[in-house]
Formats: sequence, C-alpha cells, structure tokens
Amino acid sequence: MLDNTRLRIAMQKSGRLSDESRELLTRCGIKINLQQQRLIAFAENMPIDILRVRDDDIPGLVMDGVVDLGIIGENVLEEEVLTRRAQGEDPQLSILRRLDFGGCRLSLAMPADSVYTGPECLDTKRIATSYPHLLKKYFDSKGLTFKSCLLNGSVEVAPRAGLSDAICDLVSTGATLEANGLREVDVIYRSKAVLIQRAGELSDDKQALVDRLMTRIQGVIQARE
Ligand code: PRT
Ligand code: ZN
Repeated sequence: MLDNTRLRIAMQKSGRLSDESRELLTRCGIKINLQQQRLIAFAENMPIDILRVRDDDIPGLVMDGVVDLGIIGENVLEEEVLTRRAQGEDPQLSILRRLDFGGCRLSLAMPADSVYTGPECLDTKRIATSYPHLLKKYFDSKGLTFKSCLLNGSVEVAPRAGLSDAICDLVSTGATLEANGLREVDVIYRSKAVLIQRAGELSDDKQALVDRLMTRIQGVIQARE
C-alpha cells in the first residue's frame, strides 16, 4: 500500500488534461518527475504522490477515497455522479475549485442538412453518446425521451454509419463535427477541469498542505487572467 500520510493527487496520464494538470501542479511548486511511464510519481519536495490514470477512473478514485484530490473534467465527473446515483449510491466529494483549462461543451449534433427547431425534434430518436446520463438528465428536464446508442469512441461517425439519428458529444472548435458532416444544434452542458477532494476529514497535516496548494493555485490562475 501507498504511504497514507502523503497527499495523493490523481491526474490524467495522457490526454487533453494531462499537460495542463502537470503544469498547474508544477507552478504550485511541486517538484515532480513525470518522465517515466509510471503510475505513481513522488514529489521530491513535498509529501505528495501523483497518481497518473485514465481520466474516467479519477472521479471513482476520489469518491471511493483511494486518493485525496483529483483533477478532472466536469463532464466526466458529473456523468460518474449520475451513473452512481442511478445505481442507488450516494456519491460524496467536494469541488475545491473550477480551473482555467479543459473547456468544452457537450452538444447535440445532427447531419448538417437536417432541420432542427428545438430538442423536441429529437424526441424518441436514437442518439449516440458516451454521456448517457448527462443526456438523460437534459431530456428528462424537457420531458422528452431518446433511444441510446452508447459508444465510447467514434461517436461522430454514428449517424453516417446509420447507427443513430444524432449524437451528443464534446465539442471545442467544432472541426470534428464539420469534418463528419454534422451541425451543432444545442449545447446541453458546459465543462471545465475542476479540482476535487474526497469526502471525510483530512489529517491536520494534509489539510494544511491542501490549504497551501489552494492559495498557490489561486495565485497561478490569477496571474494567467
Ligand atoms: O485516455 P483517457 O481516458 O484518459 O482520455 P480520453 O481520451 O477519455 O479523454 P481526452 O484526453 O480526449 O479528454 C479529456 C477531457 O478533456 C474531456 O473529458 C473533457 O473534459 C476535456 N476536453 C476538452 C475534451 C475536448 N476539449 C474535446 N474537444 N475532450 C474531448 N474532446 C474531443 C471530442 O470528444 C471530439 O472527438 O475532441 C473532439 C472535438 O474537438 P473539436 O475541437 O474538433 O471540436
Ligand atoms: Zn477517458
């Protein structure tokens, strides 16, 4: 087992959040060598261990108390919270801070030539997505239903492949939608990276370290504004 006296922070190993997560921690003064392909990196100058994992695992690691902090996209966090609630659990964690990177939107998109006058156009239609619970929450709020086509990749090809009428996927520039002949018709959720903390009290030493990190993060983000 890892040393439980050291603060454990989970971040994405490789992907859209990993560079900026690492940069944020580095700018907070944490000296850490992430060069090696290792799951755990130990900070040299503070009692902190960095766990580098798939982003999808981070909310669960925090909710289950395996790590103390995590850096994760709100989209992945909210989907995991809704998934656990649907399974009858009551997931607990706190959001310490919204960060200034990882911005994207979860949007509905349809073939470019289709007519869209509102979400009711998609009532009872088949929609491909990796975010079925966020999509259901949106449709529920409108009193609508949809048929799910769950894909954890290549969502944008589903309409062309005849698998779905529309998609619900993350968008940043819109280039992927355009390249696949799709048009963004509605934004259902706006996301950024967030710093989250597990439920339950931290030891006094860990809490003091988190307080210090929060002050530094505040300074780093303010300096970039
Ligand atoms: O391997 P691992 O599971 O850790 O990574 P992943 O492949 O699941 O996730 P990754 O690295 O792609 O994204 C991590 C997080 O970055 C997401 O959960 C979001 O919070 C955030 N983010 C920000 C994005 C985007 N922007 C984004 N554009 N995540 C994905 N995309 C994809 C989108 O799915 C689509 O395929 O980029 C494409 C669209 O981009 P544009 O610019 O063409 O619109
Ligand atoms: Zn992922």
